[in-house]
Amino acid sequence: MTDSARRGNMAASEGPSFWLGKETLQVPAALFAQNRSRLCDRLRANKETPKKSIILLQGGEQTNRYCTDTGIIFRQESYFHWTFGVTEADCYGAVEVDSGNAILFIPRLPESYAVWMGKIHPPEYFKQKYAVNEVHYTDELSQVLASKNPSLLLTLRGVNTDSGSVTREASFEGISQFTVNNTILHPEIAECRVIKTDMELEVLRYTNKISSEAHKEVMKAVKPGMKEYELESLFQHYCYTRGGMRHTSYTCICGSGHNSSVLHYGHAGAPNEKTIEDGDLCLFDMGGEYYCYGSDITCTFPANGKFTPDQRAIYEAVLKSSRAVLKAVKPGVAWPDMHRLADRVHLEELTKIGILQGNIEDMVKVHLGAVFMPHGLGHLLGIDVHDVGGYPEGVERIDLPGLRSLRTARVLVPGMVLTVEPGIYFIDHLLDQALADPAQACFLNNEVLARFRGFGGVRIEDDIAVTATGMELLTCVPRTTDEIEAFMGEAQSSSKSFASVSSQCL
Ligand SMILES: [Mn+2]
Repeated sequence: MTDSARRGNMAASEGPSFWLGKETLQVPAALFAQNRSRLCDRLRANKETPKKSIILLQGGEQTNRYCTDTGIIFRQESYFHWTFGVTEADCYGAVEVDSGNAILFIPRLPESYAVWMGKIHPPEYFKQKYAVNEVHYTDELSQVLASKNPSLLLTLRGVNTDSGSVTREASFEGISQFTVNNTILHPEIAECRVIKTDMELEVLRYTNKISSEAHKEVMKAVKPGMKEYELESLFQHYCYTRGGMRHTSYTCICGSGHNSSVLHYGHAGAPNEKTIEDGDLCLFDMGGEYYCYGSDITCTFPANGKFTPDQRAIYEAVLKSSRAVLKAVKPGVAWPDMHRLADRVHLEELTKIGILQGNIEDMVKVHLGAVFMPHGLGHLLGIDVHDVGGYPEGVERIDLPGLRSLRTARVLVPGMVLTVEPGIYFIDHLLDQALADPAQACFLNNEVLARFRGFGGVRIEDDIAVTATGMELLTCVPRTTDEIEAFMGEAQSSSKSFASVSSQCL
């Protein structure tokens, strides 16, 4: 089937959409129209919003490497993407709250653009492409907005509760002639982003599908002797070539052996550069991003395809907590309780293994779970991998070990998308700290524990959508130890893996 035929056949293809052809997902521009309409509904219901208010957002700006003229691949600012779905840099966007009228402002490009960057499209092109009501140039902002005679410009100012950073509020020459409010918009739009629409869920299903497949390709290809970055590269290649995903949602974490306990391994100071050894566990946390919608998946598996008894025991302990949480998730459940549930299962299982000894209730009282899982159980996921809205007004961070790392403490409602990512890690710093604290040390069997020094860690991370009665699992990868061993065994005896096909092409 040709691309255009496929496009014509898709049910969602009425009207403009984002599409990269072939098997990639077609995302209707209607997704953003619905987002805007939901936002306007919320704002109109807010007593603080007067009639004739206009939302004004500033899109992301094109940047270069330091002082050079080398451009950095542009990725749209997340609030702007949620509202307009515009992929180009240096735009502004406005929405009239009463009518929902959407106005896009595009930069007036210099003639040289046509020489170096390609055709300069007229405003009408963008009006069609993004299905907005009006398109003007950014140098007309002041004049166009003034012609609407707004009572209030609603700009975006608020703190991202994960980073602590403040959003960049829209500003332009001439803004001083308007009455501006920068407090109403942020909590309302963040709240809209927390609850995904069906169209958004469809995109997140797609990012999960492609990223799950990419993880499976990595599991098929991995062999002792490879560098961690080779698997990072394979994941990215699969996501891009099959899924049209130019970006990942975050820096790939490809820890093997002791690196699997370094929670955010893979950064520039530790760039997935270790050689994978026979006997290593691999903890690979990677997610592809399509049209700014993300995914966040972790697979842990033995590099040689066979779990050792200790690896199997720790893996199955984590799998048990993961499945307990997936079973318990439903609307009305408080997320910190899911974290506590995972901790409790870990403590029970670590006791069975012999690393811990004593009464589980007493271990819970001294927060022993956080020694093995210092991070939160999971977080909201969407356009940002740590998606916004985790701590709205009235939801407080719980200042206790482990729980304080949670990126949300909310009660679950349908339409939320979250990661479930329990883990057990053997981090020397935390183990030594626990051993030095008599309240915790009494539960640790140091002889057994010694065997697990340098073990690394296990994390199992799936993405879920909360439904009316429970949850929908978006991630689809081999999960039990038997499934993993069978999958990796089969892959190594078959020549049909994507990796081997690719290398044959070279
Ligand atoms: Mn995550």
